[in-house]
Amino acid sequence: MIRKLLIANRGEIAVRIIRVCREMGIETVAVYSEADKDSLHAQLADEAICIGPAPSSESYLNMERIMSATLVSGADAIHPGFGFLSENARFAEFCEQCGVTFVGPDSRVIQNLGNKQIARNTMVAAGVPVIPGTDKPVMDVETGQKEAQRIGYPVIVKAALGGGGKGMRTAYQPEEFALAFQTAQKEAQMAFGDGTMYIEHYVEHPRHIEFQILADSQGNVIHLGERDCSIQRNHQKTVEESPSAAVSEELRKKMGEAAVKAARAAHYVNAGTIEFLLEKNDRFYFMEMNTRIQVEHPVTEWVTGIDLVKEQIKIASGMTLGITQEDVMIRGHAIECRINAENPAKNFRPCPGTIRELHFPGGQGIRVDTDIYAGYTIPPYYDSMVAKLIVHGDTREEAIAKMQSALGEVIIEGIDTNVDFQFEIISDPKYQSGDFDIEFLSDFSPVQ
Ligand code: MV4
Repeated sequence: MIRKLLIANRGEIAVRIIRVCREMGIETVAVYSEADKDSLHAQLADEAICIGPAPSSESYLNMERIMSATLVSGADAIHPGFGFLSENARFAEFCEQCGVTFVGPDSRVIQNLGNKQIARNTMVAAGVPVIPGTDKPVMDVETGQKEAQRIGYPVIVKAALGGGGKGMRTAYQPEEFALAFQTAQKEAQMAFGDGTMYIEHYVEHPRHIEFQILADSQGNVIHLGERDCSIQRNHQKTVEESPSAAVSEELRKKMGEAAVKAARAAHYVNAGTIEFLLEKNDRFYFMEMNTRIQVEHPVTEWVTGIDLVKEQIKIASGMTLGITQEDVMIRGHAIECRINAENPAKNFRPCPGTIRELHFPGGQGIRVDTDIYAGYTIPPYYDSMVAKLIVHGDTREEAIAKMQSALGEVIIEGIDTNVDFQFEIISDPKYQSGDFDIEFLSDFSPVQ
């Protein structure tokens, strides 16, 4: 059993984790940087420990400081949230060595899924559909060029240790290959200290569909349906929803079975997400598996009625899943809009500062996950997301109408936000029709 949990994170996700711990009777320890002394997560936890200066590298990314706080406070588990150390295999291993429960999968599982080439090969062996591509690391242009020819253009060069869009370049013709490969490899070397690359056929205009899974340590694996995360800009998701307008009951069953197969093949335990690309002809391909709780988890919680963070903690405590696949029902439709402190008119430039006035909507079918309050000063050191607005309706149309009403009610004075930009997106006829793909925001220009 977990009696005391340290949250190795900040912001709304730290608050989200503290709240469920309180409900479960688990004591909480917050860690915070010098820039976060007035933060809500530090105030809400039973204990709060300052772990260092503002830069993440000296606080939320510093494993030794976080482990010291854990041992000093007597916490028996760490929840890493998302970002920061959440998918760091070395940190999970450090927890294992210190006898602290890491709320997430085994360090070796994180390591194997973090290497996208290994993950790809695992899925091929398990019979999960993957995009045609290379099965061995590609280190140089010449080898890559031959492989690209075999795979067929257009191709995409990806870093083995990449993910989320870093160290990735496309080539539409052989003439473009050398430059694409070299640029991607250089970027990978810089970002991950490793220039191991792999190549795939480039799928044009797909949707990004991800499946939530839950796996316990007794070998039970279930899926909780999909999230459509096609509305994104520079690999930053902005609107997410569940279910997807593009996924029929029949396709959900097929993709869900593939997701469960993928989790089993990876020997996965805890909550995880399988990312797929989905083509218009309903063909789908495994892309990567994320081993953390995701920002967009509330849309899945709302259509399934399952508290994902609670399940994560129960699984980490060794408990058996209390739900079978047959128990999982998808009810209604949920949409999430991420609210960022940024200025869309100035190339989405982050806009930290002091919140002068604040009002969030409420009522039936509206949820706000946030850590900001009136008078709070958003520090400039971290991610610009300050709130998530999540709505639930019986139908997609009702959820969209509710989101329009909810966004219209938001008041955040003192900083710039993307609230109006989000309103334009969900009011767009193309978005409302449900007929969009990952390029949606590339050609999107809001009417001013
Ligand atoms: C792709 C792809 C098309 N074809 N792979 C983007 C992040 C990383 N998870 C992989 N990504 C992509 N891989 C092949 N073979 C297109 C993307 C992609 C993308 C995927 C999901 C959501 C948004 C995206 C934006 C640009 C590119």
